[in-house]
Amino acid sequence: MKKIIFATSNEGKMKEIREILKDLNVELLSLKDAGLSPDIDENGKTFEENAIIKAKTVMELTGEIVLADDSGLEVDYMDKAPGVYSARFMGEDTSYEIKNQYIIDQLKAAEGEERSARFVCVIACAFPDGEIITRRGTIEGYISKQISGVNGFGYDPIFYVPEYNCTTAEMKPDQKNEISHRGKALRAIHDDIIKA
Ligand code: ITT
Repeated sequence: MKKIIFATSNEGKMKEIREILKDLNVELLSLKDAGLSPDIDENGKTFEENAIIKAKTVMELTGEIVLADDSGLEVDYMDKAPGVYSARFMGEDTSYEIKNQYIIDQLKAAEGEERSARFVCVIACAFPDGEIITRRGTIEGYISKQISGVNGFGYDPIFYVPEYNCTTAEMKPDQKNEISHRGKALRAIHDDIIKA
């Protein structure tokens, strides 16, 4: 069976990735599964640059096909912050309860369209011959006025999707994967992985 490494240490992402790519007939290994803990400096200015840095570093270490996900939340009222700094926003070890409440507080005076936000996900695939491709997926929504829901991870409890009248943390995992930034980007790269 073909082996593919997914260069992530984020268990929340990995759970979604396994579900979205479950029909791929490949052995999908996280960094932990592969026994790797590379020190990767995500110093890119865009999601694309960071996804490529992660995929390329691990492909060069292992010689395997490597996928990587760089993603984040863009809050329009905060000039698209935290963006590429989503994981590091307010410190890597700060709880999401604190980060999410901080964002809600920042938007105290914002109403309606002023609360618009999006999740962005870029998936990079680095092939052993040096080829690299990227695919981007987004989902539009609004920052909720309170934290709600326990599913998902990260900023899900404050990301409200009007079409479903709930946050992505209140959705069942399948429902989130169907409409999410990560679901869209992974489905877009799916056929390139099969062809490889
Ligand atoms: P890896 O680099 O090891 O993959 P990471 O968590 O550091 O893990 P990123 O640098 O791509 O990954 O940061 C992504 C952050 O964006 C993530 O930690 C969450 O805070 C946020 N995020 C991304 N997708 C999300 C989602 O589907 N739901 C909630 N928050 C999300």
